[in-house]
Amino acid sequence: MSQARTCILVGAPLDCGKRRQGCRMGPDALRVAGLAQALAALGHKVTDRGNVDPGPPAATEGPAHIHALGDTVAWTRALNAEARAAMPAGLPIFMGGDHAISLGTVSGVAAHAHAAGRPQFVLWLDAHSDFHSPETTQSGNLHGTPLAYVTGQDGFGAFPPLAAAIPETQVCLIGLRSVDGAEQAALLRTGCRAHDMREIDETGIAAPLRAFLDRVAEADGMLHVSLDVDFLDPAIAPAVGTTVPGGATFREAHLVMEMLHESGRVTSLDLVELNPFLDERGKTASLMVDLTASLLGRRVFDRPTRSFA
Ligand code: 6HN
Ligand code: MN
Ligand code: MN
Ligand code: MN
Repeated sequence: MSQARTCILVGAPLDCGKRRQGCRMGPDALRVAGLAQALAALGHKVTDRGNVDPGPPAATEGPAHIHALGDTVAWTRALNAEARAAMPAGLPIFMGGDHAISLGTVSGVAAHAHAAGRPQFVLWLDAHSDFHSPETTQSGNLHGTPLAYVTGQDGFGAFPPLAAAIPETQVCLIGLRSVDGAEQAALLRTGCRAHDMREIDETGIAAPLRAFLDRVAEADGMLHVSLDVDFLDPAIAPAVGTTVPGGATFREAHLVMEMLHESGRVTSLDLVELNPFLDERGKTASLMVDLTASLLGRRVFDRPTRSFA
């Protein structure tokens, strides 16, 4: 292992970013699958801060079709504060909860980076771009909005103002294969780097990731990784409400994590959308733990050199 880290597990049993319930069990499924033990076995220090309490729903108003706006705003405030508190102490691993946790986690780590005078980068590993605003979403599900919020797009007046928007050119999306018309239009107006699975088929997954990691290193940036279970192919990761065929394979996903580890750049992580109610004998929860272990230095085989010639 190259570097011992202090990993701070933060449970975020948020289940209000969409109608289908079950993600509230995500933090405990990750605990039962042995997340803390897997990271400790790699030599890291691990502390589990338990689950965040969002408090009562915020008194807010927004478009009528938005689901659970007040609850989601309360979670955003609580997780933003938790992220700011955790960042100086180590590498927070936010155990979701659906992807609406990232409204708070990513805005919070960005606020921390801003105060520290460091550029914040974001890697979004997801079948979806999550680039709706509360005004453009058709489903009314706020788990489809966090990347638009944290990059400072319009339409988030009901949410806390951002301490620092993440510059669009510091955002990279990999895994896309289900993007709604309105979010695609919004995304294409930005400088976000977006790589769909068609591109991954052609270039392999390493090429766009390597290019992004080079930019993070050049800027001496901090890097937040947001890993949505549906980034993975449903055959290996069925425990998610928004499965889309054609996702990342077992090796593609591990390669991403191994490259992230080698970069030494990751400063915070979301594990989101795990719905244990939909799992098959815990296989998705276990895979999420194994991927996190890869991100923190576990290797299948310790190669002495890169060449066997
Ligand atoms: N996720 N674009 C769809 C919607 O309802 O807005 C799906 C969102 C999925 C959200 O991946 O976290
Ligand atoms: Mn997502
Ligand atoms: Mn998704
Ligand atoms: Mn691995």
